[in-house]
Amino acid sequence: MTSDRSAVTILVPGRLHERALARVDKAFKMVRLDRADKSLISDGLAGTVRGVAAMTAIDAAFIDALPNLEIIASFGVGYDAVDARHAAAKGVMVTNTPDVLTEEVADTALGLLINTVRELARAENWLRQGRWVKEGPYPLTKATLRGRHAGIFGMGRIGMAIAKRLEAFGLSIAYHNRRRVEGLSYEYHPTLAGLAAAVDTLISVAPGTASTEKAVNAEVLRALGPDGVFVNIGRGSTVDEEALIAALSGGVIRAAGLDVFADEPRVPQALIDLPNATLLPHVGSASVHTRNAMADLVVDNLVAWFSEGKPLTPVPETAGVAKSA
Ligand code: NAP
Ligand code: 8YV
Repeated sequence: MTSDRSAVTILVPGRLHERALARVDKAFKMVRLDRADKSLISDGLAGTVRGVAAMTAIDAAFIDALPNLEIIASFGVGYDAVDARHAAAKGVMVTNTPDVLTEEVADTALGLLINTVRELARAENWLRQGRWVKEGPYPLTKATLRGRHAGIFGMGRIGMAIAKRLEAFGLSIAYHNRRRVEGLSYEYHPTLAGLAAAVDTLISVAPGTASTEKAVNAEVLRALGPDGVFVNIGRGSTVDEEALIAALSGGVIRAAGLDVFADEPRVPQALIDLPNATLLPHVGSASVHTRNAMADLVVDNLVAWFSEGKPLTPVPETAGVAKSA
């Protein structure tokens, strides 16, 4: 294993959390690139890079342009922007940052749900705009959390943490995954449409993959029904945004709370214009505390790989990738 880590070149394409940058720079030989674009990799650099630390998309062409690449340490638990299958095929390890953000994201999901149902941001604006004085109390909200039945699409680490919180709020809980979670007593639905039909509050925390692409579609939203509330804290790609806009404007569902979008940071104007959409700029994990923990895990994975030959949190696709001597 490499004993002199300061001789190991780690490439950082695009922006990265300041703490990760400082630690990579201290522990390794850090090289920065404007963006993860293979045309920016010079011949001189290509062969020297053994690791990548990134908060951006890493595609197959970028991986292929680095012949001695061993590991991609990705910032975030969702690694849909990294071509992990291609990395696995090339014997390149990919790591993500699970667990350290679970509770923060679950907190945000509950905040988003409550804001969506009880219109807290709108009520605050009412006060700030002087309307409480001029027009009286903010109108009663049509929706309530009381008596709601929640369905979780993606009952994984964050889904479980959301469910725990929903239980404390007195909501009933059901879920849909591809597989039933062993030993979990919540009602399981083998299809997403089946789950939507059984609940009135659908919370998506599923990863962005080919199998979840636009899974929340017109049929699912229709099944959720006219008192339906949809919350997305997972990935924008899991939703057919046009169908969602149509459902919100046509009264097919009551309201939606969204932290993630199909083409971030661009959010369709039609969504912004809808009064029954509560929109956040992808802030699920965005506290100093949690982003520091994510930054540390990015670097700890690199350190573990180059000192022990094993990363802390490999993604499933590359779990079998071994470090060559
Ligand atoms: P996780 O533990 O891997 O959970 C993902 C769950 O989704 C698993 O239970 C999995 O179960 C289910 N799933 C995957 N593909 C599915 C499919 N095609 N159909 C139905 N269920 C499917 O991941 P996590 O740590 O909870 O994170 C989940 C996602 O949240 C991340 O991938 C990321 O995209 C998103 N996220 C967003 C933010 C934010 O800031 N908004 C922050 C962190 C994470 P099965 O394998 O049994 O199907
Ligand atoms: C981050 C996230 O905002 O972890 C994830 O999957 O979506 C968020 O925690 C994102 O990864 C930062 O790039």
